[in-house]
Parts: sequence; structure tokens; C-alpha cells
Amino acid sequence: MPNVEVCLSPDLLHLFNLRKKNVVVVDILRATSCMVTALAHDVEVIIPVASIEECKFLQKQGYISAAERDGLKVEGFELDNSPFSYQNEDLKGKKIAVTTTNGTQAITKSVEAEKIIIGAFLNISAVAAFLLEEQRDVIILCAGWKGNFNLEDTLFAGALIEILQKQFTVEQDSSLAALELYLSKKTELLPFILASSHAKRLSKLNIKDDIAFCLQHDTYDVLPIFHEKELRNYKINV
Ligand code: 3SL
Repeated sequence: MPNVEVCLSPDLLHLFNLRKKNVVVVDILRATSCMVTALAHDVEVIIPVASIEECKFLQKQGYISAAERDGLKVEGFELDNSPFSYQNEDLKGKKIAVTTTNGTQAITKSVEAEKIIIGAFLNISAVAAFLLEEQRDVIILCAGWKGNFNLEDTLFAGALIEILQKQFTVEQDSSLAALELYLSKKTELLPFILASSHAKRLSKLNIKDDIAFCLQHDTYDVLPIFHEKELRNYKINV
């Protein structure tokens, strides 16, 4: 049986061997939830980049650009990091360049993986179905916050493992811990997450609706895969 492991922070990624494995990158609040929402609303392609400078460069090439640092939109860019900003007909068929504090860093650090899949509660069943079909070892990479562990990404890891566990071995302590955390909190996700550090950070920005939205399961049947620097929805393109 293939194995599923959890990397609780991008700063721990050097401890994992990504080769020939599928990596699921998750940043529930809010980068990967935004990416899933954007592709579900027919954005053609997303280019996630690590730095503001790279995003600026792509903006000059004609990409619509989104930049977030510490939860706030960076001045000079068109889009912020709210999933509601991507539910916009005007973005249909458009190419978006995006940089965020943690999510896009986690994606760009995963390039040695066989495939990089973007996960969120919003598309968890589509991600699980793909991983079950692939039957390949999986690492769930939690984007965390500036190198630190966070609750919301770990809960997603646990939720995904709950689905995968019949066909994947779950042996590593962080995978077992993520699963137990999710099982103990799955019926009260919103109040639990509202007490988390990042929800408190975001509440200062008055975006409680974003948090509730990002915790919804299976709103979208999309499968974003990062390949050759581009993120596309492989549910429609393959
Ligand atoms: O860190 C990130 O990538 C962001 O998702 C953070 S925030 O939700 O925009 O604050």
C-alpha cells in the first residue's frame, strides 16, 4: 500500500524525500482556498510565485496580479487574497500571477515532487479521488505561518487522511496526530478555527466570512495541479 505523510511546515520539508511522490499543498486560510475558487470560476491559469518582485514582473507581462503579505493586499496589485474576490465573471479565461506569505512559498518549494496538487476543504473529495486513483505515496504539505505549525492546514491533512486511510498506510506521528485532531474537531471546525492564531490575525481585517467560506467541504469539483510553473484545473484539461 502507498503511504501518506504530513509535513507540518515548509521549514520541515528538507526532512522529506519528494521524488516520485505526490505532494498536496494546503493553505486553508486562504491561499489554496482562493486558488481552488479561482479555477472553479474558470480562471484559465494561475502562476504562483514566491516573491513580490516576480509577481510585479508578471504583472508587467500582462497577467492580472494578486499579492498578499500579512493578510493584506500589497499596494500596486489588482487582487487581494479573499476567495470572494475570485468569484468574479470578469476573471473568466484570465491568467493570474499570485504571491502570498506562505501558500505560494510552499508550492514553489515542492518542485521535486512527481505531481503538486492544490488542496482545500473546498475541493477535498476531488483531491482524494485523484490520490486514490494514482496509488502513489503522498506528502501533505501544510503551508503553516512563517514556518510555524497551524491548526487549519493540519485539520485539512487529517480530513484527507480520513478519506485515504483504507487504501494508504498512516504510520508517521504527524499523520496520526493530524487524523486524531480532525476526528476530535470535525463537528465543530468553525468555532475551533476561530480560536486559532491566523483567524485572530485575520479577524483584525474583518474577514470572518472568508474563514467560514474556506471551511466548507466540496463546494467545487476542481483538481488544480502545478506543472511547469502553471496551475491549471486538470478536471477539465485532461
Ligand atoms: O499565507 C498565505 O499564503 C495567505 O493565505 C495568508 S492570508 O490568509 O492572506 O492572511
